Amino acid sequence: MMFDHCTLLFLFSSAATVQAEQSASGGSGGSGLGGSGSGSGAETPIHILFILVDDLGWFDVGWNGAEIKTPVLDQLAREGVTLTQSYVPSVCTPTRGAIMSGRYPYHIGLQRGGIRPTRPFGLPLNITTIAQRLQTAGYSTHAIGKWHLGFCKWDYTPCERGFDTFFGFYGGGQDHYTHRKKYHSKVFHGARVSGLDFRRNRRLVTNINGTYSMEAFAAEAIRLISEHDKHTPMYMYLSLQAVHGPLQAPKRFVDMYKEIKNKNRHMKAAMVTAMDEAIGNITAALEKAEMWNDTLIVFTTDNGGPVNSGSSNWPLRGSKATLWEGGHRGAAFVHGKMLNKTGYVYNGMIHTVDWYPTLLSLAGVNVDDTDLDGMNVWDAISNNKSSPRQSFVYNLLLTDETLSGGIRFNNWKLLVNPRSRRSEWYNPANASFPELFRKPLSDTLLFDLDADPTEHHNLASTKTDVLAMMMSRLNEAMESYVPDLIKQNPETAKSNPANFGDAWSPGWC
Ligand SMILES: *[C@@H]1O[C@H](CO)[C@@H](O)[C@H](O)[C@H]1NC(C)=O
Ligand SMILES: *[C@@H]1O[C@H](CO)[C@@H](O)[C@H](O)[C@H]1NC(C)=O
Ligand SMILES: *[C@@H]1O[C@H](CO)[C@@H](O)[C@H](O)[C@H]1NC(C)=O
Ligand SMILES: *[C@@H]1O[C@H](CO)[C@@H](O)[C@H](O)[C@H]1NC(C)=O
Ligand SMILES: *[C@@H]1O[C@H](CO)[C@@H](O)[C@H](O)[C@H]1NC(C)=O
Ligand SMILES: *[C@@H]1O[C@H](CO)[C@@H](O)[C@H](O)[C@H]1NC(C)=O
Ligand SMILES: CC(=O)N[C@H]1CO[C@H](CO)[C@@H](O)[C@@H]1O
Repeated sequence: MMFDHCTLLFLFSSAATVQAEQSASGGSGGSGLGGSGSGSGAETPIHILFILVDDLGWFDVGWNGAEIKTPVLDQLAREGVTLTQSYVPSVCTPTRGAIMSGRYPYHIGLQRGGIRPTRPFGLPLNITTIAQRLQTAGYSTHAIGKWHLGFCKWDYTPCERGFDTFFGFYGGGQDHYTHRKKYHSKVFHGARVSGLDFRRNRRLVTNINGTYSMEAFAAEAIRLISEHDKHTPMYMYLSLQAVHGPLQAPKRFVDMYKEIKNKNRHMKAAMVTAMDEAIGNITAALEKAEMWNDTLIVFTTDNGGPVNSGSSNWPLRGSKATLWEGGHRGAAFVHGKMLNKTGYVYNGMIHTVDWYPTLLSLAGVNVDDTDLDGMNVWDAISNNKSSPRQSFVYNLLLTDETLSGGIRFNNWKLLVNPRSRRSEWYNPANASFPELFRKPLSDTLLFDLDADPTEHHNLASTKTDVLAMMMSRLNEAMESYVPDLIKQNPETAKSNPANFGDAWSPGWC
């Protein structure tokens, strides 16, 4: 099994120099190997399976009423705690940054969106990730699937950020069967360059063409679980490629939905049901390995569903990459016998950044960072108590002096300068999704989400006292704004896979 481990592989790797430096500078070296030096003591460990699904909409799952079949997930949600106000950033990289750091994207420079494969940056290197902290505490830590937190140098990649093993891809999206990423950019003089993006630890995997990534990732999760010593705590970060575009799924799932006429919706449904089955396979492996009773599952989408590619967030407004509820209110649940109360719906407000302190406290790891945005919500979700969280930041983004963003305080939501694209309500029952037209919006919007969760009634001109209070909270939040890293890191042609033997690879920043 030696070759399967990040911290050992460098001995055999051609990039030995870089990785030897990494290892010498401390950080991740070796701590995952010894096993049970856990700060949480020698009693039964708590395993954590964090399932992050890509681009899964609010109305893409059975338990929210969708026409898409998710029997495995429905049952887990029903037996666990269904979260109805679990807020997530509205696109891929910011969410992953929030999970890894416990900080809002606008506090770590990730507020502008996804990291393109030509941008020379990643999750800032002074962030101690949740994986590093769990690894130090004696957890076996595994990252499977999509990374999307930077890869221009090895320091940004999963093996250097707290994971004992990695099996997956560095970028944001690619073909689910060939595992090749095509990217079109002006830095390539308008050409569409293409390269393989798939690795086991740091090594390229070249013999996986034709295997559907959902099946490959499930098989890897099952293998790791079956080989795991159940007395050592395990953290598995299962960051699925499903159900992100391109819309592809094995035929048997596509055949299940012949009645869905909209082509994108049809394929999305097939992908979601394939993902559901794969998760059933993984939970069966946990039972077989006798880890089930001690595993906490966190299941969450990374952002709202993209309505332009078959997702729906009905009845919520908007889409992925918008400030509306449809972009941020995520399909999510937790499941596990360590929850004190189960089989209920939790309506309290939580945010992605909360998993960091919550899971670390469950693992017995003390976090004393003073600049964390996350709050420990364990007692709240485990006992159906009111949430310690009363407010959060949807996002804050400055472009040429213009602020676009949103904040929440109790039932109030303030938006300034939201983008108008995909600002409607999209119901899959319509034969086709409506035109994604741009309707002019006002630049200041105020909603009472208790009375109006679907954001139909802008109260900015009537509730002027509330508007003033929210504006002052917005200004306060802006005081800690960190400049965004996309703006500071222009695209470069150096990442061209042609320079790296046909693969998207570290080594260009
Ligand atoms: C990381 O570095 C940035 C920029 O120097 C700094 O503002 C921030 O406070 C640092 N964060 C941590 C967690 O050390
Ligand atoms: C991957 O497999 C497909 C289908 O068999 C084939 O057309 C394609 O050339 C293969 N790609 C690579 C890079 O091997
Ligand atoms: C689930 O497991 C079954 C039985 O091993 C297998 O046939 C199927 O392909 C798996 N499904 C997925 C989506 O991985
Ligand atoms: C898991 O819990 C159930 C019910 O509490 C118990 O019957 C079963 O023996 C436990 N399994 C293991 C492997 O401890
Ligand atoms: C579990 O629930 C019981 C009954 O509601 C309560 O008395 C107890 O404090 C809870 N324990 C924990 C650890 O939250
Ligand atoms: C959870 O708490 C809410 C709000 O206090 C309450 O309405 C609901 O009945 C509780 N549910 C359970 C199962 O305790
Ligand atoms: C544009 C359009 O036709 N929207 C309709 C989609 O279906 C829902 C639910 O039946 C209607 O409320 C919308 O008006």
